[in-house]
Amino acid sequence: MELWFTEKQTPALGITCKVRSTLHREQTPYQDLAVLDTEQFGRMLVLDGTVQTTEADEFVYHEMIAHVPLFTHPGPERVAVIGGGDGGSIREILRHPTIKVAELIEIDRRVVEVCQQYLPGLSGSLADPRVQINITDGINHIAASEGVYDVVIVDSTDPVGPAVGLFAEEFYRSVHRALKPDGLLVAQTESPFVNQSIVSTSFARIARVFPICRLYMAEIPTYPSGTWTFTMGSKVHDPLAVTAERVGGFLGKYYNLDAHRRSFLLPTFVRELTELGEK
Ligand code: AG3
Repeated sequence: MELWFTEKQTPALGITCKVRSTLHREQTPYQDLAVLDTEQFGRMLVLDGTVQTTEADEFVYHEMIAHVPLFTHPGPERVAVIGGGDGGSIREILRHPTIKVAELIEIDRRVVEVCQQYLPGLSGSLADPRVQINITDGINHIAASEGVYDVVIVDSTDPVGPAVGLFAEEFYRSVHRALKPDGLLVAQTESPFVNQSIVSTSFARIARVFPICRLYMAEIPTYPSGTWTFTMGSKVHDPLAVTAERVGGFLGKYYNLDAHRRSFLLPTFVRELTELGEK
């Protein structure tokens, strides 16, 4: 018998993948957690029926959510990831030699534990001595921190359930307080095709809090529409000013200096989302 998994990405659109086997499935105190082995994309982490990451395309998301902010900053030492329990963002952060502490602030312990078991290519990074794992609510943790981080990365699920607060202006304000005087924030901000109001609203909110606010894009085939946005809020450093000297020939599988620069070159309909303001 053939087994197929479908994520209903919108009420009228889905992605369907052939499943070799279900490696894990449980209900945690926070969400339905599954790891599937898919034929097309390899192992796939699914939370509440939505694809979080897959072995085949995770490099795009994790390299772009980590290296764009970390190369924008001249010498990041302390970085926090909110969410991101799979460890993929932490893995990329640790490739920066200036890093002293990479803090993972994940609300659901079981995401970390299950990814440690089934997604070692991502979670292996969590064993590094520079990593601090904090199983707690990122909103409270950030609200209780002042002037400590160079970079905060919001590696969240879609804005439903516990993640709603991670897209609120109040949260962006407390990230601003938690950052050092030249710190910066990056958040994953969904699809410009199917989540337009999330894209425009997140941008408007981050732009009200940070003097520099810029949206960038990357192709992630397993996410709704395959085109994804990230939004950076920065106190001082401008991602458009990144230099070849700073990047120093660093090559990810996706990230490089050209990929960094071109991710900020927006087609008209996406640029318009950044000009819309909060609806
Ligand atoms: N977090 C962003 C996932 C959003 C995908 N949405 C969806 N499939 N409906 C990914 C976490 C990876 N570290």
